[in-house]
Amino acid sequence: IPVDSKRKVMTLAFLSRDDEVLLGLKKRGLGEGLWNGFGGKVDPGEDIVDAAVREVKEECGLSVLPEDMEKFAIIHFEFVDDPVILEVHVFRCTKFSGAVEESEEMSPKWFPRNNVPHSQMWRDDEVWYPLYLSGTKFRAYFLFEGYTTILSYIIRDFYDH
Ligand code: 6OG
Repeated sequence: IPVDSKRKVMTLAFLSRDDEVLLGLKKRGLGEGLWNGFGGKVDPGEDIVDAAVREVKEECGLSVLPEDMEKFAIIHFEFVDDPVILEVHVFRCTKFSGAVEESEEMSPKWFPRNNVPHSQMWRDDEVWYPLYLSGTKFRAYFLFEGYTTILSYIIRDFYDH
């Protein structure tokens, strides 16, 4: 990680019920056209879990309590020739209330947990999604060239440093 890097802290939340997971088709911005969990930038001074809760509400209409957000991963993304490092805090959640609603940013849809549309998701998801399914906590780093090529990655136990 370059010394002059700028860290951007973001959230990403996967809501599930029974054998399904809720994904959103991103309608604009970073990851447009891809299915993903719900999340975005943490505001200055904002608690990361609170940001995760806020983004879920904004992007798919569902209400989640902060204590029901379980962090299962921290993933760092670096892009070649870009000093910005994305630090994405990834959450799982099985308790929520309200109704799923489309937002300006996301078109939400339930998928079978074992059959998500990897060809229309970020490339890294294919690597770590099995860990999400198995309930494993982890930390990971991905180096991207552009938005579709992973040059290298490291995945380690959540509690290792
Ligand atoms: P906004 O820019 O809309 O938030 N995100 C990624 N998610 C995955 N699975 N892989 C990546 O590989 C990602 N890069 C960013 C973080 C963007 C949302 O997209 C996630 C945020 O939830 C590079 O505020």
